[in-house]
Amino acid sequence: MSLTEFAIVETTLREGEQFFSANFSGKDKIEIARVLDDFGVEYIEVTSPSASPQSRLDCQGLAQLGLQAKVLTHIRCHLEDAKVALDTGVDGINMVIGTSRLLRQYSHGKSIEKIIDLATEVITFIHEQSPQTELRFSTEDSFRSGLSDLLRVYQAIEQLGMVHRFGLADTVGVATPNQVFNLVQALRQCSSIDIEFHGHNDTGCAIANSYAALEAGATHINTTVLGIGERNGITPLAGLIARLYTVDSQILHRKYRLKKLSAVHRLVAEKVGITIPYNHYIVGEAAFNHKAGIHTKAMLNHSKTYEIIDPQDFDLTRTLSINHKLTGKHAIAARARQLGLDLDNSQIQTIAKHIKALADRQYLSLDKVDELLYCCAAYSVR
Ligand code: HCA
Ligand code: CU
Repeated sequence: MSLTEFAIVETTLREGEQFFSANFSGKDKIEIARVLDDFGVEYIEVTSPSASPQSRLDCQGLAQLGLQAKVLTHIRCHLEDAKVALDTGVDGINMVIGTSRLLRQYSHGKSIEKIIDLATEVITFIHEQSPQTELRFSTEDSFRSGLSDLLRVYQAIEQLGMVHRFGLADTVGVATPNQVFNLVQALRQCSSIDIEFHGHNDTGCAIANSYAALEAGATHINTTVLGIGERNGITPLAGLIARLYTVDSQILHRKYRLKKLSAVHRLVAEKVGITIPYNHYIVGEAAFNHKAGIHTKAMLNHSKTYEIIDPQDFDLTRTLSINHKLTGKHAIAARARQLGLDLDNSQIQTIAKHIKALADRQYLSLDKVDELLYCCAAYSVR
C-alpha cells in the first residue's frame, strides 16, 4: 500500500446527492466543491449532467470553477450520457454498468457479451472525441458478480488501451474486508491500471473495506462527507482520514489541509439538514472526550495513552469531563489548577468524594463542580 500514490475521489456531489435529505442547489454545490478543494481532495465527482436540466448546468458550472481538484462526472454506460458529459468540460468521466445477475436481469437486461460490446462502443466514442478526458470504467454490484464475468469484462476493456482506471463497487455494502482484499488483488494481478473502490456502509464495513482495498493495491477511494449516499451511505471522508492518519499522519498533512476537515463537515451537515453525529470520526462531539477517572488521569500524564489521533492536527480540542460519578481526583486537581485555585491533596480527595456522591444522586453541571472548587478554596483561605 502506498499512501503517496493514493487519491480521494470525493463524491458528496454525486453519491451524496442520493442521500434522502440532500437537495443541493447550484450555489450549494459550488460552496461544497470549494471547501472540498480547500481541504485538498484530488477529485470531485458530480451527478450526471443527463440526470436533469439543472444537473447539467451545475456540472458545467463546477467544471469551470478552476478548482485544483479534478472534476469528474458519473454516467451510465450510455452513448447519450457520454455525449452530454463531454459537452460539460469535465476533467474526467466515471462510467458504470451493473454486472451482477440481479442487475443484469432486473436493471438493464444485458448479457456479459452485450456489456462488453456497449462499453467498448461508449469508451471508444469518448476516447475519439476527447482522448485527454480521464476515463474510469466500473462495474456496479461487483461483489455479487461472478469473478470470471468481471475479469472477462475488465480484460476486454483494458485491451482497448483507452481507460485510465477501473472501479469496483460494493453497491449494497455486503462485502467483508477479506472479500474486498481478494477481489482487488485478483484485479491487480491481471491488470496494470489504477483501481478505484466504492464501498457502501449497509453492514458497517465501508471504512475497513476501503482500507483493505488500499492494502490490496487500490489507488483511489470514494468518500462522501458524513458518509451520505443511497440508504445509509458510503465510506465517510473523516473515517477514511482517521484510518489513514494512524498509518502515516505526515503524508496526510502533506496531501490535505486537515484543519479544514471540521468546516467541510459543518457545511455539508447544514446543507443536508442534519447535525454531525456525536460519534462521527474526528469531527463528532464525542471523538476527543475523555471521561473515566482512569482515562483522564493517564491523559493528563500523556495524551497518547488514550488518543490515536491528535485533535490539534484538526484544529480541535479535547475535553476531560469531570462532572460525573466516574470522575477522578487527578482530573479534578487539574481543573482546580486551570481555575487558578491552590488546593492540597486532601482537599481534592474530599471534593472528589463529594462530587461522586452528588453525581450518584443527580446531574451535575461543570459549573456546579467549579462552584464546589471555588467554595473549597475560599473556605481554606479563611
Ligand atoms: C449506484 C451506483 C454506484 C456506482 C459506484 C461506481 C454504486 O448504485 O448508485 O461508480 O463505482 O454504488 O454501485 O454508486
Ligand atoms: Cu454507490
